[in-house]
Amino acid sequence: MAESVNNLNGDSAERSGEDRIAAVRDAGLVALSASETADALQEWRNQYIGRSGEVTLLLRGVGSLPAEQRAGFGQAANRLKNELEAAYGQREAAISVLTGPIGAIDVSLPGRSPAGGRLHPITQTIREITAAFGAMGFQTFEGPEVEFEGYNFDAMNIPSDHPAREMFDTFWLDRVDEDGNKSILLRTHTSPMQARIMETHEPPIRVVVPGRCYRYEATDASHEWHFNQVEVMAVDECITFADLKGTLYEFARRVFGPERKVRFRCDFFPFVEPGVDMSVDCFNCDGDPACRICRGSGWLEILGAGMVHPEVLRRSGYDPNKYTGFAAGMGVERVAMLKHGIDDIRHFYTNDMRFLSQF
Ligand code: FA5
Repeated sequence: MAESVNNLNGDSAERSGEDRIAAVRDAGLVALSASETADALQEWRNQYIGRSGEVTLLLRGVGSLPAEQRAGFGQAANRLKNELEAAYGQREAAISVLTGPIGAIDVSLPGRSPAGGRLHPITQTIREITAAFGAMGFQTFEGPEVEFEGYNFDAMNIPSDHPAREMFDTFWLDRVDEDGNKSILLRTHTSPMQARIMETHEPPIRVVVPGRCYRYEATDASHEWHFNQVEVMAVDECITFADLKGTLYEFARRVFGPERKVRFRCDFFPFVEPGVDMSVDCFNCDGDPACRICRGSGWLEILGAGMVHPEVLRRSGYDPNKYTGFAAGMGVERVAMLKHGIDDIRHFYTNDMRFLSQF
């Protein structure tokens, strides 16, 4: 084609120059609308507006035309170049809408599977504990983490002058009551739910209450300043200490397996009488004095328990001469540590995916 343009001469040559431009234009536009893939579009670009494309060759031929034809032909060829470049741009955009940015997507590549979420190990443990009690007929309840002093302490037989308040390092909220005392706190245990449930339900009661608790205390391998407990409570006529032991043994068998050893010892809580704590044998050692989990005792305490104190029953509106009950409060993180052999409670809340993705 460059040859034919170079040979243009006079009017008829001008005429044939315009025809040439029109011919390139028509062929180019037809070929462009037939280009449907990124590869075809690239080929079209090379053929028409690329460095050796037809429009470029037309422009290169301008210098060899007679002087009087150069301006007219050059302008017409430039207009054609602009027109075809604009048409190319539109066509590229239209194809991109259908196939994505040209070259950006390789539809033959296998897809990427989305990262799957899972339940936190503590949530899994709570569900396992509540399911074990659920199988024994216990219903699950939940209650407030921000609690009144009256439920957290007084209803639990711990009046404000009682030394047992020292057992709980408490986070108090700034709000003060009319006497100038702080009366709202982050609950230190799930036991206030004993009173809340007895106030609103008639016996017989068999409940488990999982939830977060908060204590203003230093952390170590087995203590966190926030942790989860599951409160267990059964109240009815004729409930005895044998029911307490039988239920907690069965829970331990279901959650830890039959080979795990369980130990009860006397303990004091103002809201039970008598009171005990229950420990499970340490997974980490055999009574090694250097063990940082059990500190050489060979046992890890997982819960406090006892027969519901008659005063707690009375304060909640139950007749202690008619009803008896047992209650327990267990540490969920301690249960998870024993089940999975985790040697530091703080792993649960550092949000390290290398740890969490193992569960
Ligand atoms: C109580 O909180 C009593 N309310 C339990 C109770 C309920 C007794 C009903 C009698 C009747 P204690 O402070 O021991 O008791 O805590 C109970 C369990 O919570 C402990 O055995 C332990 O497993 C867990 N726990 C306590 N403090 C922490 C802590 N800082 N970090 C992790 N777990 C803890």
